[in-house]
Amino acid sequence: APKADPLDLAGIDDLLSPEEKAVRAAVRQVCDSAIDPYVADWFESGDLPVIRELTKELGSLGLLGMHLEGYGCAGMSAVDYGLACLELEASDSGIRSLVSVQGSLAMYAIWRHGSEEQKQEWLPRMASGDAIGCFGLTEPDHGSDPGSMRTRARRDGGDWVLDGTKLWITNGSVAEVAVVWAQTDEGVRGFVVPTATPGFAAHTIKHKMSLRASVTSELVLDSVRLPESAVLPEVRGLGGPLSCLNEARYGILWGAMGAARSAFRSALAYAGERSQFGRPIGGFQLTQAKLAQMAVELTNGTLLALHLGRRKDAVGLRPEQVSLGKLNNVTKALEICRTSRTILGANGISLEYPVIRHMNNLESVLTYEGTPEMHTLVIGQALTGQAAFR
Ligand code: TGC
Ligand code: FAD
Repeated sequence: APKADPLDLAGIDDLLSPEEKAVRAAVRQVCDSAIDPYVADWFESGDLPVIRELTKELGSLGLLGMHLEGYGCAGMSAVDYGLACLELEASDSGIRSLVSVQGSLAMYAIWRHGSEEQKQEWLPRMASGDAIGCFGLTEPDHGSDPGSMRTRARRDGGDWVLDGTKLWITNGSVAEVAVVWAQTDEGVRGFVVPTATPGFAAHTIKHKMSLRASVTSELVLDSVRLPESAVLPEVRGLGGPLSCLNEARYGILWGAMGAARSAFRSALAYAGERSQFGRPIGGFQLTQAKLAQMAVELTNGTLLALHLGRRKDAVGLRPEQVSLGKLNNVTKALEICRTSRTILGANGISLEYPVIRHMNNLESVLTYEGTPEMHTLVIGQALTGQAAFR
């Protein structure tokens, strides 16, 4: 049998078509040239200064809303989209977040639930990266339980008026458009809010120790008046935002394996180069046990991602299947990063290596898009028929 790539010991690559490998290579190329040389600096400065240029570059490659059909979107498969997320997150979770929020949350909400007019107005500009979108569901007092949200939209004549606060919103202060979910007399509804609308304000959140190469914001809606045409017409209830979360969580379950691969690659190289007690640390059984365990989890998580991707393309996914992937892959990716960090010793805490950056980023990825506890309860409900959320 041929010798395997240490980063793909099981030979999962053989399960990909030449076209899928080409998509992956194209994404890797842009990551190598436009992201990897700079991302540690962005992380260190806690900023993404090139967000507009980068978003346009990602758009020109067809990576924004890449799994959506029409309106300037690339119409690629779920597996293609997953492979792109993996490569982007191998560079940095913050960059994959930019793409997730744009394509799977903001664009998907409009694509799936929007009017023809909303789609024509926003999707082509968002696909090209000329307009950045954000997705406001979480509030200061309602994270895991978005159904209790306090942001409210009331009808006033022919208009809607929105009041409330959203917190932890990726891309909030750089977005041209915000998809905002609000409580109404008809249940939760979604609104397409141009961020230049009077009464809308966004403030960047500082002092994050995670996802630093990503803009995270508070949105304040103070009597934001919108025409009737701003409401997403096709959906009422919490199922609206949750349908978008399924899409983003799917991308994350692939992406996390990218962060893990990057950390593992660093640890494997370091184990070969670093000597203590007169031999490479990779020669010690304790180091080998760590490397072997990481290779097993990287293989398992990547196989699970590919399986869920093939299934999504063939028949679609149930929410609990997405939860299974998000829970397992992000948890295991974080473990891989932490173990890799130990192999690098003191260098493991330095931004000279990507490991602690990925590790810290994954703390956000673990919490956003449903905490491990929420996904455990979703799986528990699917297994038992009993909802244990409240
Ligand atoms: P529950 O009563 O179970 O459901 C309410 C309605 O929604 C339907 N539903 C779903 N529909 C589509 N997809 C899903 N995954 C769905 N889950 C439930 C359900 O059938 C019901 O429909 P109907 O017609 O009967 O009304 O709702 P609940 O209030 O008990 O909550 C369930 C729970 C806890 C699982 C849910 O609220 C949840 O997932 N909480 C976590 C919140 C979360 O993940 N927030 C993420 C915010 S966005 C973000 O983090 C972006 S990060 C940036 C990046 O991605 O990079
Ligand atoms: P809480 O819900 O307060 O949870 C705190 C703890 O209590 C968690 O461990 C949780 O699992 C546990 N817990 C809660 N309920 C239960 C229960 N029933 N049983 C057991 N344990 C429970 N949101 C958006 O809408 N849009 C975005 O773009 C976005 N981007 C984000 C970017 C970053 C960097 C971060 C960190 C978050 C972002 N979020 C975004 C918010 C994210 O989705 C929420 O942080 C997440 O849903 C958890 O909500 P919370 O932080 O309020 O925690």
